[in-house]
Amino acid sequence: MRWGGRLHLNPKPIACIILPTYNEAENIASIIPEIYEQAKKVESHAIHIVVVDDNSPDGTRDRVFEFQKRFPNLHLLTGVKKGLGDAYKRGIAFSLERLQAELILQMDADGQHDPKWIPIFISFTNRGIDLVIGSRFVRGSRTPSFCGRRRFLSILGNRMIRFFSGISTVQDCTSGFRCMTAQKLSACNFNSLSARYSFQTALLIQLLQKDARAIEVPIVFNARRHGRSKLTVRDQVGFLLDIGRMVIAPRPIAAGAGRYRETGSETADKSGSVFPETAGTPAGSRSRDLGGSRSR
Ligand SMILES: Nc1nc2c(ncn2[C@@H]2O[C@H](COP(=O)(O)OP(=O)(O)OP(=O)(O)O)[C@@H](O)[C@H]2O)c(=O)[nH]1
Ligand SMILES: [Mg+2]
Repeated sequence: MRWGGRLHLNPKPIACIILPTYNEAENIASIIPEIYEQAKKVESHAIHIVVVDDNSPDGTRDRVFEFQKRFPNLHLLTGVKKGLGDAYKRGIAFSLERLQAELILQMDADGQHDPKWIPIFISFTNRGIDLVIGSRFVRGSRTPSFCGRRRFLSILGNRMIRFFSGISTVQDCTSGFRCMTAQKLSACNFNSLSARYSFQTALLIQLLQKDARAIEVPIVFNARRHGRSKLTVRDQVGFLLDIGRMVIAPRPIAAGAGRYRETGSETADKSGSVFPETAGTPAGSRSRDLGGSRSR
């Protein structure tokens, strides 16, 4: 592994966006400037980006080197490809230990996650939320890029996770678009987390076990802009095996899925879910509060 980039002293706390990349040269050409454009709307934090590139043969890292001349808060970690979870572990370790980040955001580099949500996610953490999940499966979300099979697999996978792990309140347990506080992340045991795709789910379970106050915000999960998905059939089988391990392993004690209650501005939908209104949230979008008890 190699540390890249420069660290600048900044009086503002740091919010670090981790972008795992494998052959995303074309995508990061647009996503990095778009993130820094959104960063201008964030007053509370200095935005840093940490690209974790696993020696992509398409020259992704050369694009990052070029951008580093323009953006001083852009960092690059390179390493051997061992899976998405492993890349995230390295990115989070760097952000927490080296940058002393206060917030960590996870985001795909392929354009499926719209950077316009970054200021909104951060605004939620400024109001006491520990974990903001960009969700594909709550009211108001859309997944236009999903074919029937992918949608079916995602919904089935999420149902299995909810059933076996007891996270009954979270609809999108596999989302790769999140914002988390360093405080809650530091309490997690990363050694026990998978190096593969199930890392996202395993981390979510740990955060909720640490009583993270969480909300799901409905997003539109776009089609990837360029290139191919890295999610292979092997990854999907591995993911199911990891869920199977959760069944065999001792079940987590009923982890509180957040106890956040927005005061003064709550509305409830027909199903009784609470949607705190958010200043700066795009028209028509609402967040789903995960407060309340968790069943097992
Ligand atoms: N560093 C690193 N990045 C990876 C690895 N696998 C995937 N990624 C990146 O992780 C992000 C998510 O991967 P995708 O292939 O888009 O997977 P996905 O979004 O879950 O699935 P799709 O909806 O099919 O695109 C992308 O930015 C990938 O380039 C890996 O092993 N190492
Ligand atoms: Mg993707």
